[in-house]
Amino acid sequence: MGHPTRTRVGIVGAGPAGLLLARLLHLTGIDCVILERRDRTYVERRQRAGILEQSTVDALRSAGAADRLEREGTPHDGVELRFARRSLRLDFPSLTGGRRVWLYAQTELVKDLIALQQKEGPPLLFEARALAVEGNDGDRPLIRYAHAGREHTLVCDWVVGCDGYHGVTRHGMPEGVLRTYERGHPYSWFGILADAPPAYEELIYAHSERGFALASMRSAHVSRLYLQVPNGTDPEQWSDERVWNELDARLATRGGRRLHRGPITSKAVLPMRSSVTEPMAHGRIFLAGDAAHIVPPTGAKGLNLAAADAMVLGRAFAHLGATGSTELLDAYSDTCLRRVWRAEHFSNLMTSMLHLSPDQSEFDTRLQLSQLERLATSPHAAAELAANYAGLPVGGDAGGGGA
Ligand code: RFL
Ligand code: PHB
Repeated sequence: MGHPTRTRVGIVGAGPAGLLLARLLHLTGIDCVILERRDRTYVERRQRAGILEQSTVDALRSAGAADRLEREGTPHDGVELRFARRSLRLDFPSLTGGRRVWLYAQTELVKDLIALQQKEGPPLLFEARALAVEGNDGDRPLIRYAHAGREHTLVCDWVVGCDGYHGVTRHGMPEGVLRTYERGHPYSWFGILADAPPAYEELIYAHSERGFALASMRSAHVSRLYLQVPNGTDPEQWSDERVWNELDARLATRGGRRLHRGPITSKAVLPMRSSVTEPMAHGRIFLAGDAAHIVPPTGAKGLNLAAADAMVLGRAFAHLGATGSTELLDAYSDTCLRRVWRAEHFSNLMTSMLHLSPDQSEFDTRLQLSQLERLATSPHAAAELAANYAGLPVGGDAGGGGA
């Protein structure tokens, strides 16, 4: 492919936000170009999320990108919470009026969107690193990028930064225009992939006196598991046996089954962050996905927020194309931020309910157990958690949090 120099919408980043937005624009006939700094293999192999909300699945379906998801993805009607060696199952359809989530790895979703893009367009340049987004106060913003050892310029009508937390788009905004609200967390997640059949059918979120653990999966033969660990933990210090023993100890219930063990094929430590940048737009430049907000992974919301931003923006550009009105583009930031703050609140609540902080007192632990006990005894409390986890329709009352 030659080097594109002019487009309607310039998209920085081919993660879920950039890829889905490009697909939606392509379907409405809006010209766009995606620039991605990594190569295709790297983007397709990056291990990340696993849970899709119904509204994310619906969006992929309407974008013609859900064929494999519907064949190979698995609907999940609930999750299990473990605490005090007990087990509590939350049943989403009965608690939310019919909503459920889907297990389908982000890697697979990204592969599906890239395969469609390669077949039908729009143009996507791998190993094309955006160096700067300039002209953000005028009506012709441009992206300077490096590709194949040379620098190029892409002149756009609009730019969308889908370039993640460390991306250049947000960092290039003029001083004083944006404000970022942030919170660090005093622990990280140690994530593993193992060639071992999951010993459970649904996800298990466990509170224990040894710290949090999460049992998830990628297929009938591959388990995905996480342990809370101190920040700065070196995964090489953890032998496979130590990992399995710790997972078993944290996930244990009275008379419960142990995990199936198998070769661990990947080990990584992931620090956690909560962050929101407001507004999510300035002039003709928009931020979407992790470029605008980060949630701790305990609520399984990051990928779903990225997809929701892409949907809102896709509709706003379609509206512009059909009517010439920027009304929906102007409302983009406010529309998204309601959902974003709801997800931040929920993700922080799940995190603080289930993790042990380094200065945790016995009093703090009692409060966590009381909150978990409340979920077991109050249908209202359980319904509130289920509604947030299963997610709300995009375009619905994103701020309300109701089912
Ligand atoms: P991404 O996926 O980070 O994509 C950004 C892309 O931008 C590229 N890029 C650039 N390209 C060109 N020029 C530059 N200067 C560039 N700078 C960056 C990058 O190479 C990259 O390809 O952001 P996006 O699209 O906003 O998607 C966000 C999601 O990836 C993220 O929120 C989720 O993975 C978070 N997350 C989860 N979310 C869920 O909804 N459910 C989950 O179960 C869930 N589990 C997780 C997670 C994130 C995790 N990690 C690793 C942080 C589990 C984990 C372990
Ligand atoms: C995953 O399967 O990777 C996963 C699932 C749920 C989470 C986080 C990660 O909350």
